[in-house]
Amino acid sequence: MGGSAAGRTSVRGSLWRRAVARIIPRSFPKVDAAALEDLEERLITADFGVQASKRFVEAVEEAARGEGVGDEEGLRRVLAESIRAVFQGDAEGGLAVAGAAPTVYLVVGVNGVGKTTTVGKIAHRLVAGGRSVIVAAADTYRAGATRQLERWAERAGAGFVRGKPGGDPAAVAYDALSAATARGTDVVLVDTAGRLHTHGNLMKQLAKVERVIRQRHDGAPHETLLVLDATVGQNGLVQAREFSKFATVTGIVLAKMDSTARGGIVVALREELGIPVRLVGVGEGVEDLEPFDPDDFVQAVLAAP
Ligand SMILES: Nc1nc2c(ncn2[C@@H]2O[C@H](COP(=O)(O)OP(=O)(O)OP(=O)(O)O)[C@@H](O)[C@H]2O)c(=O)[nH]1
Ligand SMILES: [Mg+2]
Repeated sequence: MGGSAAGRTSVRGSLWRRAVARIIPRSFPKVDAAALEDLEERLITADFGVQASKRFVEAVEEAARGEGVGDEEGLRRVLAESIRAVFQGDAEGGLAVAGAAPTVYLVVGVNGVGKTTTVGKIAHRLVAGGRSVIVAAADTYRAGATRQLERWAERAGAGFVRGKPGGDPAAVAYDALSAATARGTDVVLVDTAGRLHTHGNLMKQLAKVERVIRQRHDGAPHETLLVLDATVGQNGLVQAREFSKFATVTGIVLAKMDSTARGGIVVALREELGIPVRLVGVGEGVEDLEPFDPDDFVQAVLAAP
């Protein structure tokens, strides 16, 4: 994505501070068993996940026992380094781009998480950056879904491909790729219907959409983005695990981060599933989408409450 103005950093910073507020106590206490237990509980409550929380607390404990890291600042640094290390080696910057156009992004997730809104926001960002975009309405089920996406496409100045009501979503994706190839379009965004990860037939249908895209264009989809609602906490892990069985999820969009105080889920997703959070939804507006920046996140965790 890129192109986010430096002026927005403080907005993002304060957003994360709210999302991981009060993890570190006002004054880091004496590092005894009770304090460590308290820290672990705070991390788990903020959705960092049990596995990562335990590891971070162990690192703090070890550093406290070792020489030279007995003060509060040192302990904060150890915690920061432990959290930052989770994201080490993740690709920085934008989403993957195809060697030969079109680049294809497939957007998936359970009902109502923010898929269509995210597609609209991405389309807007890409068009504003000078890219030509086609948005494909592969949600042929819900009445109004096509119209909703078409409005986003119009606002963004993107092309639009629809299917027949109740038609095959894979066919819509196929048609969109054909249109993009014919017109020399840079990017195709495929919006899909919300589906419960427990619904076998719908999950198989999703696998088919991805397969048809793969067969139609070499290397596509270049990203399969799973949209999660940040407010559902640990259930996001369950959704990510199940969707990964049917699609090659390359990244996560954490929508509705503006509505939660439990931002630690970005750590749990990366630590337990190895899937990076790529984008964060911070509101309902067209501009309310940010790249995930691990440094902003760590800074917010360490910020005084
Ligand atoms: N506050 C907030 N609301 C969001 C965000 N993203 C989406 N929404 C809202 O969430 C609701 C559902 O968004 P949609 O984009 O329609 O969700 P969807 O996943 O496409 O839904 P289905 O297609 O029905 O599965 C809408 O009211 C959006 O405005 C976000 O980042 N923050
Ligand atoms: Mg939708």
